[in-house]
Amino acid sequence: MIFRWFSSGESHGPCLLGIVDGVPAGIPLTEDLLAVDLARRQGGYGRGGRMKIEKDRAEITSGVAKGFTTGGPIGLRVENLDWPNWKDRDVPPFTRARPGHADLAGFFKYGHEDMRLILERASARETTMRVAIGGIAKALLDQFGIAVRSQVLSIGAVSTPGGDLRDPAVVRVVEESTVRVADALVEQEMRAAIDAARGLHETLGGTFEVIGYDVPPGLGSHVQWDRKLDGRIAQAMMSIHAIKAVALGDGFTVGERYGTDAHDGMRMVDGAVIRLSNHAGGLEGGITNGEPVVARVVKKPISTTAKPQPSIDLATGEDSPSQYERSDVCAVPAAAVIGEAMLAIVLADAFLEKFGGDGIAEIRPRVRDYVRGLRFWRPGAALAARI
Ligand code: EPS
Repeated sequence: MIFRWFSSGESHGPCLLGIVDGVPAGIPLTEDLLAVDLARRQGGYGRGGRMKIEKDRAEITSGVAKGFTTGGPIGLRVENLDWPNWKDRDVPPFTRARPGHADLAGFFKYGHEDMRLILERASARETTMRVAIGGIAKALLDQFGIAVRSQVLSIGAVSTPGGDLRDPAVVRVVEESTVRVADALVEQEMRAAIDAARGLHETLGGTFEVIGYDVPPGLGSHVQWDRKLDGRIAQAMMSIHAIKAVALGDGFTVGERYGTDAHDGMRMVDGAVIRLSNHAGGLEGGITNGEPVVARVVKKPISTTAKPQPSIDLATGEDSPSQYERSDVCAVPAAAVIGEAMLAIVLADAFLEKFGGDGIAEIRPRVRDYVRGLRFWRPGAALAARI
């Protein structure tokens, strides 16, 4: 792993911290740039009271000078604006586990009778730092015209095939949509589903899609299990809070088809290979094949439900309804933005493995030589313009 990172911080602690190592020198990077995705992550219909308190901004504490990465480790700090509301409070212990949250499993593992010591770190608040770090990965990929985009495909029982995210007009609609969909009618249906869930004191999950465009062929490898890029993407997506399933391309439905309907035929057009479809999601043998890299990801409904779930109380050892304090009803649109960050991080890492150097000036000719040397493959306009 070359693009290495860690986060620390609790949901209701003073701040989240991040350290990113392995970022080449010479990439333009500002706090304002990182703020764009941080704001996108905070959005989405169905968010709860916490997002009215937070206004996430990542302070860059090291590794950037005069607007460019230096090659040194990048330090990041995001303040929790909710912290002053918690720091002097005598918070009672959290003893009634929420089915689906890390509460009980964390109690078994760490032995804390107050499950707040588990839930504070298990909280999806941590994804704020992932999105800030993903912003650095995106800035690197952008140097080579590689873009990562996302959209929501389902919330509860409401689903949509999604729009073509290569089309800037579709991207604009998705970005303006309160649930990250390209279809205004579907947006209304999804909002109604979220309202209905809220009315029932319930929560809702769903599916999102993350796509990497203009990714050159040859990232990842078939030769060893942990070098397969599809496996690395799946792990990264699965590590996002509340994610329960990940598919590359048509992975959720491909098992129902004949082989000839499942794979992506090839044709030679003007000396370059054209694929007739992209069921594989841009990955064959764990290697990018030059098509868009597509991950589809299922998020379970948030486990903090206002409607009590059958549970136990660690303080009494008796059956007791699960504890509720405050939560979102649906965070699938936010999860899509977090998925973008994770895909960008994995692609940046694989990109640096193949082309890496200490600075962008060293990497660019490597990418150019590789792409120009490829037989039967022609880069898209975005990549071609940058090399
Ligand atoms: C979360 C519970 C809620 C969410 C939180 C994730 O926070 P709170 O307990 O403060 O109401 O809002 O998400 C965020 C804080 C965030 O930034 O996305 C949980 O238990 O995972």
